[in-house]
Amino acid sequence: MTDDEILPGCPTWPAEFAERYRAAGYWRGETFGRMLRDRANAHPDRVAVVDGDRRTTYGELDARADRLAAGLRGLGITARDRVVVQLPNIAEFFDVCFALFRIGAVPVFALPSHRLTEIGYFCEFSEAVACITTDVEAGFDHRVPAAEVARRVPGLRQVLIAGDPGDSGFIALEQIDGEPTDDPGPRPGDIAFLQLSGGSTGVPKLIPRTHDDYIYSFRASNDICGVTEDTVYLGALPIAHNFPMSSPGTFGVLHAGGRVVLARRPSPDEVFPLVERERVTMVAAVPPLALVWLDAAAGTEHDLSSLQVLQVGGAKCSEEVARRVRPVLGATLQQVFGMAEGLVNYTRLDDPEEVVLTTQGRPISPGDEVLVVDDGDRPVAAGETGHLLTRGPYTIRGYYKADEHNAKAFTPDGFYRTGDVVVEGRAKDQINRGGEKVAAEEVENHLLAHPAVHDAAVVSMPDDYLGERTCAFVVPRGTPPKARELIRFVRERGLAGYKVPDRVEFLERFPRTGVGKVSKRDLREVISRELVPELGKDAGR
Ligand code: OOB
Repeated sequence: MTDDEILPGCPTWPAEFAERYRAAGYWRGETFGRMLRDRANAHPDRVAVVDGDRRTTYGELDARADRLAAGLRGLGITARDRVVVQLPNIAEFFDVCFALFRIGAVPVFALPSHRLTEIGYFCEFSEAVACITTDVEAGFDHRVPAAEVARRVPGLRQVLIAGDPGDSGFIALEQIDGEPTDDPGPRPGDIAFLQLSGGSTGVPKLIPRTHDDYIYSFRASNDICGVTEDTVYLGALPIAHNFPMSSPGTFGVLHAGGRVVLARRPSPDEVFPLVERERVTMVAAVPPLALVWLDAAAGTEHDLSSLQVLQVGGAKCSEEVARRVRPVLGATLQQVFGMAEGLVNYTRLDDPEEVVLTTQGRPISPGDEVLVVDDGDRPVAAGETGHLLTRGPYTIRGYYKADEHNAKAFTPDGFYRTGDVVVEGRAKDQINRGGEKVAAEEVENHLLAHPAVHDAAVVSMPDDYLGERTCAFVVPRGTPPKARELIRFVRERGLAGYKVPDRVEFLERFPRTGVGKVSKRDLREVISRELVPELGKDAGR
């Protein structure tokens, strides 16, 4: 199949690789449409999705996806049409996904935190024919930017609202309905959707994932993570993000015939009662969220004993935090190091404790090729730090419509340059302080050990003399301690002088990315915006 037969602008695997991945049994010719139909046929009455009081069975989800697909076709949405989908953690998310998958239309998964700039960009760049969003979520009226986008993007023919369209003039998703037809639907090699890169610079790039490659990633994840039809998975992170979607996430759990429970917000007051009521067995968090749960779990009255696995990923989980998981929650920690572009690593549930606490795991697939290279793309010696490159049966060969960027982000032989610095099984986040490398997480661990520190993030600040110095941002627990006191505390723990933070700043909370990771990029911006001019002033005196 050539690129253009799939979706123009989507680089894909060379034929020899596709053949290899099929022969190895990774790609089995599955599609999302078929996957749901099979589950529904096997056990129509089992509950697939729980959203508040609404419980949707596999049979109902399958039937709704069919009718919604027919209704959307009636609005003129056809195979390969892009549709920007921005929904919170509500049951309609799955109705919409599976309806679009059945048509072969291509959802572009935006996050609830995206605003006019991002939604406008996704619609424009993907030449979307429709946008599906919600009414008011977390105090924000999504119909307002949607109206603006509809004005700006001429090709955008429809805006659909899950919930109340109000006086926006848009159509309520609820009203979309039609008689199911016998459409053959997309092929396994077709693009199923466009996912967003977690990209730390600029607007996210769009990641084309096929039915075959994506389904493989969560089917294999299910095996590693012990997901079965008995799994009750809580979607607490925004479910359009790759981590809670497919590692193994909601899609993995639906593939296994398990149950997905949705939390509208990830706060303990919403999550803990749900865990208790639904007997949740598995949940995924980014590190800052895991930290909030751990703090709240210590004093909770809710019964969290059903929890078997807490997955932490998306950013480095500090060892201090990792160590608290079993004693506080009674659950097994699983570290997850993944990326929407593909490669996902897991610590295994039966790995030795030290491996679980101190590594970010190993790849899903024997077909994953992983290289750690120096600046000249030469493999580094074992145990050395380097850049992580990867290629494999569920890692893309290029971003959507991004030829120029792809030439830099992928090697000539198709390895994705992840932009991550690693040393065998461990992600690195380093500050180069005049040639002395400071591992951010090491310093963060020491800071986290202080009773008055809730969270800590160490980032580089530009420095004329050393190139970079370290700035520790700290979210205090209650009254902030003195910066001096923290510095003394870290020093007394026997840390080398160059690792002691050059500066300590207190924040009430950290800036976050759409999925809730601490945004170190924004923290560095705080430095250049607010702290560096101040430093410059000092230096000039
Ligand atoms: C996940 O996906 P993205 O696309 O939002 O972000 C990917 C990037 C990675 O390249 C890496 O820089 C960072 O996030 N990351 C981690 C990490 N997991 C992700 N850095 C250190 N330790 C980890 N455990 O974030 C994502 C996708 C699927 C599963 C899990 C996470």
